[in-house]
Amino acid sequence: MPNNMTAAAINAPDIAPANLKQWVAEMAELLKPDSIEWYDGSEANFQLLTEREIAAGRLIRLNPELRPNSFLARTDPGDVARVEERTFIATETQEETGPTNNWRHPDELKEELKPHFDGSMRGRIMYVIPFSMGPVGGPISYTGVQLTDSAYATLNMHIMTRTGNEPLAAMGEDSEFVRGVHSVGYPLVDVDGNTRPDTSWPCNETKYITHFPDTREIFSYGSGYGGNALLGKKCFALRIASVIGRDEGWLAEHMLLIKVSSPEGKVTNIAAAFPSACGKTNLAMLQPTIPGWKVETLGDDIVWMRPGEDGRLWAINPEAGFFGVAPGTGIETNPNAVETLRENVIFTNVALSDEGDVWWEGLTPEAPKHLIDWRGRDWTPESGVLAAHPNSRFTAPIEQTPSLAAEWDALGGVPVDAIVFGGRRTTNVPLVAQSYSWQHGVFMGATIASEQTAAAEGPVGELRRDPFAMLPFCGYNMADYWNHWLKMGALLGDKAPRIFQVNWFRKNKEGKFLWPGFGENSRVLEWISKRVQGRASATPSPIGNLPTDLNIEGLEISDETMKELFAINPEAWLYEADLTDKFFEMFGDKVPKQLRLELLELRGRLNRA
Ligand code: OXD
Ligand code: MN
Repeated sequence: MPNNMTAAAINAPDIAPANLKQWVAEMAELLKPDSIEWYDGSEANFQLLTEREIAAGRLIRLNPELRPNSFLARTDPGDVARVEERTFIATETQEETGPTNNWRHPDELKEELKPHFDGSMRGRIMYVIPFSMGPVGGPISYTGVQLTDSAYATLNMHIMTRTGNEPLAAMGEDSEFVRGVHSVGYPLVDVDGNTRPDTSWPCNETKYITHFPDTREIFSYGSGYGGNALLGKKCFALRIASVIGRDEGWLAEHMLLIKVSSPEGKVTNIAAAFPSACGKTNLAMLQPTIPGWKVETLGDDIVWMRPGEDGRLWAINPEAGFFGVAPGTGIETNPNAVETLRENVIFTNVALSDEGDVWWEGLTPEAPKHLIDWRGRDWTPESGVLAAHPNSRFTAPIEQTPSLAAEWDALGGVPVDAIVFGGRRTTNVPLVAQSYSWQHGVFMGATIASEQTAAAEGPVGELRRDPFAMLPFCGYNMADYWNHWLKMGALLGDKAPRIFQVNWFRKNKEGKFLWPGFGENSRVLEWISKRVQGRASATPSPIGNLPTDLNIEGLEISDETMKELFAINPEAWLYEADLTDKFFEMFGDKVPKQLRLELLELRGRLNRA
């Protein structure tokens, strides 16, 4: 490809706006791909790419009788997860990104990236993927365009977002879009024209996942994997979108979204934030154990929320698919997910069965006698290693979910009635509590933590703070983000959703879970729904309102266990309050005074208890 590439060579469809064509041409000059293909989002385009990848040995077609139109990819063993230490936010000042992000100055970072991206697509096809986060043209939706030299990333984007001609046609001249550039960093031709063969999972040891919120740009280099490569997800829908939300008055959150219906048909829409690995997908597809109650899926990972004309908070799931963790997803734990995976799925780093189907730990109680493991080696139950990588994934269309809510694709989304914060806490945090106010709820969200082990130092174990489950995903200073949440509460007033905290993971002294979890979590959803509707009762405690009428009918659980589930130990909580103080110190005087006040009031309530 000549350096002075002409506009014609970019192969743009007629409907592409001029500013997009110009950007594609500029980037092509830097990246120097062999050719450019615009992804049109059609099934035919999807098939073309899968066939190409199969021929190149980068995808395996699964047995079409067992798993129609589904594929397996195996990554390089060094490219299996998001790389937080290589994730950067570039702003004029370090204060803007805050102490929880890696900061770079935009000019310096662009200079640093240039030699890596210069010619990084030599010998490859550059795919141009127009996509919409949220329904095309919806009031909460936003358009992006990803350039990538990875067909795998393109195929995954097809499932995870609305791609191709539909969002492209909706763009209009000079319309705003988030610009994402992604290269695996493995050119097939060097600067002198020497060629080298491709690998089955091209990537680079050097990785950069970089964000430029001021110019709404993403540059991702060196990884083909998940959140590093599917730029619509964590990079755009959380890191960049959180900044757009700050500037425009809305919220981009690491939350699932469900519609809960009572036997009488009363609906409560709930958005819930949990740190990674807390069973979000299970909760998003929950099958209630209590008669007459229904939980329907709207989203499992990301929610965008914007005040509507009626003054309420309206939410969409900006994605169109699930990029879920496979291990632990089984008939027992999440039958809806297993059903969702019946066809049209891309699996990554799971094991391959002798029948040409997939397997992972937890899919069935017993492992098959022989498999090919995620690294392509023979495997038997005696091998002593995991057959599937612990972070192996499925990419599946949301529309295949049996529990899907009809409103999932509604242009303007659904009104949110309740917001839930959760963490993995073996101690201290009760099964469920309601905040006293929006401000108290923001304090709950700001102080979410998980414990590594119950045996760690101190009475409450080692706490890993993950405020709003956004620690790796907030695109600006976390303390400013808390302030933004407080402002949103003031704007919404009494129309604001009610805020709750939950914890499925509390253990007794013997280290056994106190609460059965999974489908039984519907009992907590029932209480939350009824609370929102003014139909459930609670009693105040130092940390929030606790239920007095949780429905445990038909559940074998002792009074003592119920007591333990809701026990508040003032001493342990006061220790935790000290840790919160230390945590807040990180953000200095940026911590909103309302949150310091909440901490003071919490201590007061604990001291009086
Ligand atoms: C995810 C995560 O992959 O939160 O969704 O890590
Ligand atoms: Mn997530």
